[in-house]
Amino acid sequence: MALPSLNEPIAAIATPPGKGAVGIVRLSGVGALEVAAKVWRGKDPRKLEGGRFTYGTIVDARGEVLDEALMLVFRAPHSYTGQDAVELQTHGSPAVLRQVLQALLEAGARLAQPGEFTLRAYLNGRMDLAQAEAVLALVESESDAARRQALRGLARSLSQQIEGMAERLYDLLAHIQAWLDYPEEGVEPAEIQTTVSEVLAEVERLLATAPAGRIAHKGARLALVGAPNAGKSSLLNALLGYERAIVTPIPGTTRDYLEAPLEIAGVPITAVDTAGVRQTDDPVERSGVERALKIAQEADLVLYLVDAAEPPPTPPDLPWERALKVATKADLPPAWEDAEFIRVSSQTGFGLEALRKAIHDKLIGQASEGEIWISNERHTQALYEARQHLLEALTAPQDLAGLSVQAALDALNQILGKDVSEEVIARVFRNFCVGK
Ligand SMILES: Nc1nc2c(ncn2[C@@H]2O[C@H](COP(=O)(O)OP(=O)(O)OP(=O)(O)O)[C@@H](O)[C@H]2O)c(=O)[nH]1
Ligand SMILES: [Mg+2]
Repeated sequence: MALPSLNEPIAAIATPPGKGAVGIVRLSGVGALEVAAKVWRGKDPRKLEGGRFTYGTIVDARGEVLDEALMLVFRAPHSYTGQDAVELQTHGSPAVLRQVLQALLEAGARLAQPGEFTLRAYLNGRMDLAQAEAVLALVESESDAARRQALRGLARSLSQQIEGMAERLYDLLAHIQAWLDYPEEGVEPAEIQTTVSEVLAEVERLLATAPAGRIAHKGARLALVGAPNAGKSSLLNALLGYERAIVTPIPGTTRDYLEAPLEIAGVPITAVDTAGVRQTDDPVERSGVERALKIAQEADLVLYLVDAAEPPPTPPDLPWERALKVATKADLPPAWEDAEFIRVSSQTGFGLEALRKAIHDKLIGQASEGEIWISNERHTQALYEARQHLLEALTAPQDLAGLSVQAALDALNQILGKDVSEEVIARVFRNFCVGK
């Protein structure tokens, strides 16, 4: 798969489709300022210094005025792409933006492909591949946790950690090579073991954050499951803070499942209220129960609710390693007690904070807010690969350990985008929107 040419001027609408107060059209490449000058009535952009802006009028090839606009000029290499670049801020009308883009294309620019501005930034060395992916993650971030993590990636926190590990492996390789050349100089076998084990521990630490990273980025599904009348719908409403689900004293109120979005400690969650699980001959209720159990199996986390004021039912088959046990109706006199259960009352709000915290901890695990979370599938794969080769290096005969160390190093460098194939690069940028 060939990457597009790097220099010709490209243009795209950078703001989302639809009406807005302001719309932005971007232009970048060698000759971008010449293209901009052709559609501009006002101060000549070629005479503007980088980082300056000017007001003027955008015209098409026939001289028709398209809009009044603000033009921002960036000069290579001090721009996002590293090239001469222009941003036109127009009124945010789809008709205006379309015409302005058309005028730029007629003036010599080519329509940008998805992510092509960021691709140029990467190819021009303005950012590494992990940073480019962080740009995408930031644009896509829908929760605070995802935003924070993406910003860390953009600030090269992950890149620096990977570089640190890579550097240690480079040093080790140099020592192994010296030993192969001059066996009497000798690498201490202990040095291989120590360095590889330490880097391995760091790789495993990063991999352990992958579930948290995935959930921060994509969100989690939380299933509320339990017997009829356990208080599932009431708890859903209490967590949401509004009456989303119907609550009645009649067992079997919820027949189908229902979903509602909520956020717990910055993590986006889809809560799913389900039908009460019991043996039943009613075909409608029975499909509801089947659905409930299926939803529980597919959820990232299950809340298993049991009414604390009644004798407990036989628990259904649930993925217990992904479940929290919740005793409901804590405001009533208890019929049983069990320290494994988190006690809550949807009526008084008792225990809800503790429940939220338990949900957060269970989903995010031991990954702490302050560290880097791996949320990108490509990074996860590369780390698994590095881990595999480091494990090999630990057990390989000393003269072969270098090969495994080299392979681990290559896997880590993939994350930064060093020596990656065009195929990989194309795949990364395919997910971007046009104009980014
Ligand atoms: N005292 C008290 N009653 C509660 C509490 N939570 C729920 N209830 C009552 O328990 C009954 C059942 O509540 P629901 O939330 O409908 O229970 P459910 O698990 O959704 O029941 P199904 O939809 O039938 O499976 C209702 O009468 C609620 O008012 C609570 O915290 N305290
Ligand atoms: Mg219900």
